[in-house]
Amino acid sequence: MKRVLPFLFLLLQASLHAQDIYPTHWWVGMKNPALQLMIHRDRVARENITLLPYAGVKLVRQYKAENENYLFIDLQISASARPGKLIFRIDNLQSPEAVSYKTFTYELKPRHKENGKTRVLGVNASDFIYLLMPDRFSNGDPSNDFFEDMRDTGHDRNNPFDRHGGDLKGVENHLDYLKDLGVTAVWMTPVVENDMARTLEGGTSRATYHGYAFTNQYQVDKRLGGNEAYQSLITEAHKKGMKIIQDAVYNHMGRDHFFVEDLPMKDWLNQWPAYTNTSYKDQPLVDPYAAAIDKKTAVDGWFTPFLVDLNQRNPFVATFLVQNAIWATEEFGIDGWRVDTYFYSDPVFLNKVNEALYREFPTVTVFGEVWVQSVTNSAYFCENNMAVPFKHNSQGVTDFPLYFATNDLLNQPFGWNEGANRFYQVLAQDILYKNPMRNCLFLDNHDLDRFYSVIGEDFQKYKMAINILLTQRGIPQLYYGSEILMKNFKNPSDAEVRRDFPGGWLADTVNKFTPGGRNAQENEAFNYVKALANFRKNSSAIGRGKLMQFLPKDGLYTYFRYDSKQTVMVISNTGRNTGKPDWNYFAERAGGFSKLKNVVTGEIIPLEGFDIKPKESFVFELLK
Ligand SMILES: [Ca+2]
Ligand SMILES: [Ca+2]
Repeated sequence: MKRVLPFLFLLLQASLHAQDIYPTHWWVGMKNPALQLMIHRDRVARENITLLPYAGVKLVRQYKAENENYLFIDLQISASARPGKLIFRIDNLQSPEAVSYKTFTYELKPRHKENGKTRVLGVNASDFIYLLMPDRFSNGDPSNDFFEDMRDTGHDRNNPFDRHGGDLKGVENHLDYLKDLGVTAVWMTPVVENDMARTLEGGTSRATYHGYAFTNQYQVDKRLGGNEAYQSLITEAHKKGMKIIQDAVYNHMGRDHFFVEDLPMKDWLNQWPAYTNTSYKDQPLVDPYAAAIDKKTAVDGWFTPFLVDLNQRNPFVATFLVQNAIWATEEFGIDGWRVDTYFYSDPVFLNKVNEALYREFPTVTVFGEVWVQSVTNSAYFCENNMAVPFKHNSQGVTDFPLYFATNDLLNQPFGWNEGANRFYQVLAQDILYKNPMRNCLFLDNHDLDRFYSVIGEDFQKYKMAINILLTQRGIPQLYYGSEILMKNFKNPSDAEVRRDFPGGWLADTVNKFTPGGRNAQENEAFNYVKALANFRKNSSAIGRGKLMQFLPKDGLYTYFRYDSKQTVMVISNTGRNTGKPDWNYFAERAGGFSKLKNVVTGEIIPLEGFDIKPKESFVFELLK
């Protein structure tokens, strides 16, 4: 196992490009007047830097890091400061080759006036999220598939571990497809630069096509189209009434990040005497009886040897990450954050970055990836109703307990504690969440077996699964290709569940983005999702209403979504016998209604006389 040695100083060419200052630019009018600039350049810490007079902006402090290639400058930007360019002067130039940088500028821009109006809108339960991997969705620009000046030039679609050339232009080209499907928000696996050499995992040479190994937080990967393509995609999405969720990775970064090659401080990373992997265990972080070593290993252990673990207790690291989150939100206008590997980060830092985002962007949404088994642990890592020593402040989580329970509902025989009863029991524990409507619901994702395979490619179960996903409480997320019945287990690797979307590449012989490219069953699946997704778009009961579930009986599981204007009933038969709804039992919600409208087919039938066969599942709007 490779261990990163502290202070691997590489000789860098002395130059002060915009990229050598982080954040690359900032804004006036932020709620937080403090800004910390990081300058990264050969021997920069030997220099004294003066800010030339600029109304409303003060240089508070200059901090020399242990590594003299880094200098931190604390600025105070008052509310009265105007947009413009700060000019810094280097007073005691140390390196003659840097003479052309005796002065340098730093731009302060005006804040975007549309925040909270047409951008940074936040994501809520009336949205429908589509999760995709940009490298695997569509290649909109073959000219950016690889670059000779990047560490990994692999680009072979026949190799499941290579980059395949998909990009942000490819996503932008298919916004109308997504809108037609009823999608209102797109979450992409990270778009930030991953200029990583190939890694060796499980004996296989792999590219970090998934994006979770950042090498420059201020640059969108140019193989995806760079910052310009990202801004273009977001602007177009917003014009079409769709939102963008960005995937944040605070816990770790790629081994080839310049922070690793040229470590700013000894404790920039969580360093161990010998390589120490995280245990991947969340329990010690919640457990009142946990050993300190188990807590430390969970949080400070590394996710993999090539994903170095950031020490977010170092205030300079924390500030770098917090400012980057704010920068990306203000710069691109993203609507929400999904935070990767949530519990592996320092909890105090997590609250700090979320609080900073909420402060600057009151409408932004944050939910953490919390891959845990129990509702208790899931609720622990977001706003909750529990009296616990540490209170997390993320608005919601990716709801793994309900994901597991959905699998059980779909795949286990009906039993006292199994199948639909297990789903009911897990949902009943929502009492622990402050607002379970902010949890992200899913049937699968890029790290899980595709659900169509998990349900044995059973199309009746597919409809039941989609019904639950699109009508239960929370923000539903569909994984790309599920609407065209893409399948596979993670065997032999997760690349199997990350196959290219058929039709996303010019060379593809079939195009499943179009009805003519899909077979009959794929069209039925697409149209099913589309019908329900478009219904829920305008359904106040599902988007903002309440939930009432009834005890599962004889395999029948029934719940209602309702508000003063609308009542929606979802009934699924998970048992072996044809059943009849007990309307007396459902009187609390169904009383006063006489008809059922199938929201997918539009068919209207009387309440009485309706029965439901095994594996059938329906979403009805109740009519008087
Ligand atoms: Ca491309
Ligand atoms: Ca960590």
